[in-house]
Amino acid sequence: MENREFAQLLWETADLMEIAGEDGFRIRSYRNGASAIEGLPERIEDILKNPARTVTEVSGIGKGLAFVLKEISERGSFERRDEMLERYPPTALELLRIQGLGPKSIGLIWNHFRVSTIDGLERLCREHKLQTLPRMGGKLEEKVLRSIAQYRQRAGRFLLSFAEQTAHELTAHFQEIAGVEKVTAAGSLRRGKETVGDVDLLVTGDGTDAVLDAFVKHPKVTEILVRGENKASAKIGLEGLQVDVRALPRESYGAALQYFTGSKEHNVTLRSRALKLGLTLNEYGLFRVSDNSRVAGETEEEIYAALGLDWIPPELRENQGEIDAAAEHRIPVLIEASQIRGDLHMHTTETDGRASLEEMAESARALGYEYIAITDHSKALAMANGLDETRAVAFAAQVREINRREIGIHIFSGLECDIKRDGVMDLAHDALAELDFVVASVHSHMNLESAEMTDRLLAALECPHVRALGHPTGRVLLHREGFSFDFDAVAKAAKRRGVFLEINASPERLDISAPLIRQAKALGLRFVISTDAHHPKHLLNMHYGVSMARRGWLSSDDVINTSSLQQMQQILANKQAS
Ligand code: DGT
Ligand code: CA
Ligand code: CA
Ligand code: ZN
Repeated sequence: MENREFAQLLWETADLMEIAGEDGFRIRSYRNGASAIEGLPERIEDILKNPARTVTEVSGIGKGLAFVLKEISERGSFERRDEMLERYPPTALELLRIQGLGPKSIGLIWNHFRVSTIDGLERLCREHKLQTLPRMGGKLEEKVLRSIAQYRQRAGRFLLSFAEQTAHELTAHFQEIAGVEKVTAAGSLRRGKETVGDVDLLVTGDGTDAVLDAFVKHPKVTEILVRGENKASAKIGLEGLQVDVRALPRESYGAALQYFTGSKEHNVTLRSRALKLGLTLNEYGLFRVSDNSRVAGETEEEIYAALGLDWIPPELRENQGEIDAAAEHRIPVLIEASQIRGDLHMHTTETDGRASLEEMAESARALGYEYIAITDHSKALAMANGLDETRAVAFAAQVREINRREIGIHIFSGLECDIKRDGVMDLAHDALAELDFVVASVHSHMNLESAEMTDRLLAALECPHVRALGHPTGRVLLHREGFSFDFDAVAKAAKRRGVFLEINASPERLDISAPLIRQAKALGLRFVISTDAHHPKHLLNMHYGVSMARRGWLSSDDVINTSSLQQMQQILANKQAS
């Protein structure tokens, strides 16, 4: 059993207990345990099997949880979970993903109506029965209906990081098979989209039949959907991510890669361009309509070239003007992950991170970075033990001292300072003035009306010490839409104040999205791509943020953390140098 699966059972049970209105202590211990297990480099199963060890070695796992883990490993569930599943059907968990409904409300709805499904909930709202319950009204019914619609749109999609990991595992497996030449991811994964519906893998070479066999027999496959001559589809893992594998002949590999990379909208526009040139484009190649002769197909480059276009990076293929740009040689040189020289948003054990400043710095140094900013939370996040003014000032002094020791990477003293409900910064200005890099972020009161949220952000941007706006929309992919505010007004104010917009590279956020990046770039803003790491391994998430930046048409010049240390010191010394 994988750590992820252990953690999932704990998360799930904690959620059900919350729906049941049970007390918080045990719920918290399950959740702490689950997140400790997810962050563990070792397999829980291996520790359990080793008689010389015990899982209580892992911080966050106590005796009670140790019993639970043992039981899970033996029979795939545990007593508390079974109890909860007797009281509430597992579909109740799905309701937690509907915004606007907390666990208490879900428990109440179950107790009154025995409703625990999305369809049932939708009916209650349409028939105005929800408002018969205490503290629920017509406004809530409307909100829930909207959330259900949003939920249905995202249901069945997966985080880019999860899809990428699955694709990597399968690709490595296939590449060991004799005769396999190329294995390439296509589809939305290749375009770097923040969520992925299914994974599309293309293989070529003499060994492709063996690949399709190996695929459907892969231990992680839970359901085989298709096993044809040139294609197999199957669902992988508990989560049921679908993977399509297609075997292709060499001579049409480029055409197939182009076709299956999409997007559909990009392909439609490309095909109509081809037709105007007397050509027809499909997954087998580019052909002349008049005599069916083949013009191109082996590589993508030759296809785009034959259509009079520069090659278009997959991230831009969304039919958002990229085809005209390619015809006019206006495709920008996009930023690449290798150009990133530092990471300016991360947490340590001072607040809710899992590693010390030294460990974070050493990991960043090992990645080849020239600098990082440590940006722990401010005191409004009391649960994370956020820094108050005294600690923030002491931290700035500590960082100056560390930099004097020349540890092979420069540290900027930073802070992720909460923007309070009224737009006031959580720490006093004279404390913020001591720090090199203040990121301002919203972590609370996210349901404000748009106008109020806009004013709140505008007020925060007036603070002279704010250098970046952290995870600007607050979205959590597949869970929570970003809060509503006037992005244009906020971006303009940020530009005027010399504040950088963060592109948060955490795979659950990827905030902001490509359309907003383009909108902000058009206003002349600059960006910082940051991992928001809470663990050294999260530093590796940088490339997801770079994918967002590429989807937003950014070049290295648009992103401040492609600067050298010296340039960065100048940028930070000079507040208005945006
Ligand atoms: P996803 O999986 O929902 O995240 O998005 P995609 O873009 O990966 O979509 P998918 O897996 O359905 O198909 C992969 C690519 O194959 C898609 O981007 C374009 C191409 N494709 C698939 N079906 C069609 C089709 O019916 N018409 C056209 N023009 N292209 C298609
Ligand atoms: Ca796909
Ligand atoms: Ca597909
Ligand atoms: Zn944050």
